Amino acid sequence: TSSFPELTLIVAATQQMGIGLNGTLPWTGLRREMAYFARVTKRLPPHLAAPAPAPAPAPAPASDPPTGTTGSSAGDAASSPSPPPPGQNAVIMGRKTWESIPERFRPLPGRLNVVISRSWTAAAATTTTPTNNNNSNNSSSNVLVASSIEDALHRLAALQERRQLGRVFVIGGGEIYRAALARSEARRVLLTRVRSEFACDTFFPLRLSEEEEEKKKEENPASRWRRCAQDEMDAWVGEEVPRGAQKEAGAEYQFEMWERAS
Ligand code: FOL
Repeated sequence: TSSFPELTLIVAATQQMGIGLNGTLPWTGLRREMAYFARVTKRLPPHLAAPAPAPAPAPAPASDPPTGTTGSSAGDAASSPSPPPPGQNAVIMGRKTWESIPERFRPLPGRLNVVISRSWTAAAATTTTPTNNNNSNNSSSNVLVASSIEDALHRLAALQERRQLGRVFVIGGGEIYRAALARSEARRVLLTRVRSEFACDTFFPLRLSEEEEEKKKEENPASRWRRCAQDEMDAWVGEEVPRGAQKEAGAEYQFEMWERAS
């Protein structure tokens, strides 16, 4: 069934591909890195993005107030609530990752949160969010529970058919990344490579490094991962991604994008 949406994994990992410790991130204080995560996972793809606002018309002369308009006009748009977006991106996560997100940040705003749980009760015990299990259209909640990646993809495919869904990101943790990588829908990894060492007990199940890929290419030329050039990354992400070593909170990291050869 190739009508499933494609998947982009987004992850920050150490050189050893460490992603977590004791149910949370291995580091604290990488605020610009987290801001990148939020920005990228929220940004709609070009086909769903709202058109750029038209340049403001030249103001009419003060002595010549417009006639025939009521108190409320299109000019009030900035102060009236904006219409609901045509769609949003989805973030797929495992139940443990859901629980790791500070309560004040979950569900992650502006994105459809898809939580994978074989039995939601474990997550429900620790969450204040109603389950909203079978109602993906309920605009009052942006949480959806699925029993597996496959179940999640089925539900998301229905939304995508109705043009209500932008990109689909897999945001962890280890178990969910592994299940996603086993599927052909997983096309891309947005990797933040953390160059400082942190103790970790959870790992990203794929080692992405340019040397490794060269070695593996000799064994199996097909279905390999390649690192994309910066401008390819900018084009896909939709911004000029900061280049080179980023330094923050005593750590060093860089933003990378990898794609599956096919
Ligand atoms: N990918 C990358 N690049 N960095 C990460 O930290 C990361 N974290 C996860 C998955 N992929 C990642 C999973 N863990 C929040 C907290 C933990 C988390 C994911 C997200 C979170 O609170 N996000 C808020 C940001 C709030 C802020 O700006 O501090 C969000 O709105 O996305």
